[in-house]
Amino acid sequence: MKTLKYITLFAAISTSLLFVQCKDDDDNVIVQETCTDGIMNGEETGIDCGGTACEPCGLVLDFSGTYRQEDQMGRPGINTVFGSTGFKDAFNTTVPSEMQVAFQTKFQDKLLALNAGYTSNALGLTAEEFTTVLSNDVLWLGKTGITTYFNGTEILTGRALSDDVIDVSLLLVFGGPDGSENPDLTSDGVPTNDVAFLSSFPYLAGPF
Ligand SMILES: [Ca+2]
Ligand SMILES: [Ca+2]
Repeated sequence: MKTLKYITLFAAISTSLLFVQCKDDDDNVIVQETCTDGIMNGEETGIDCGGTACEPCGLVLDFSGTYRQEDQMGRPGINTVFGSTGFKDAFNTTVPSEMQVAFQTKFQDKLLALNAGYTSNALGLTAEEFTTVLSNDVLWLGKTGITTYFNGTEILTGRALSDDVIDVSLLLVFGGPDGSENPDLTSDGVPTNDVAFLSSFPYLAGPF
């Protein structure tokens, strides 16, 4: 009886080792040679995804080929407002380093079309200076200090979730040097969200 137990135990261990060894070998072969080879093969239903061995399709990023930039929104609403007349697609597909040369004068024309009486804004920027900032459509970020889109003191040092970025943009376009030039146009009438934002992803808050 004892011998039978040992034989059974040995058989179980051997089977287990054999199984583990085969499984490891199979996994290694499958993962290394077909799920990352850049072609659809084996049981895959897409390139390197699907089937029983690879990650499900849709969860794997395909880095093959050449990608094309489709959109640009460093700052909220800028491409919508200033890139709306005939060159929005071009604006959205231009890399930031080339945006100022390509679009600053177009932005300036648009700014003066929106506010013909523009002299300077609450930041003291002339039309050329302001549209130079806007045409470089990236979100600036201060490494130290307060993160805010504009709080009356700090300027474009980032963007906090509770910042009313549209009101800030309207103020800078229509507010004039002291912020009171066109008071009816310096707010969209929608206040900042007064419901607390989540402190973790996705950092959303319910409607105010
Ligand atoms: Ca493959
Ligand atoms: Ca608002």
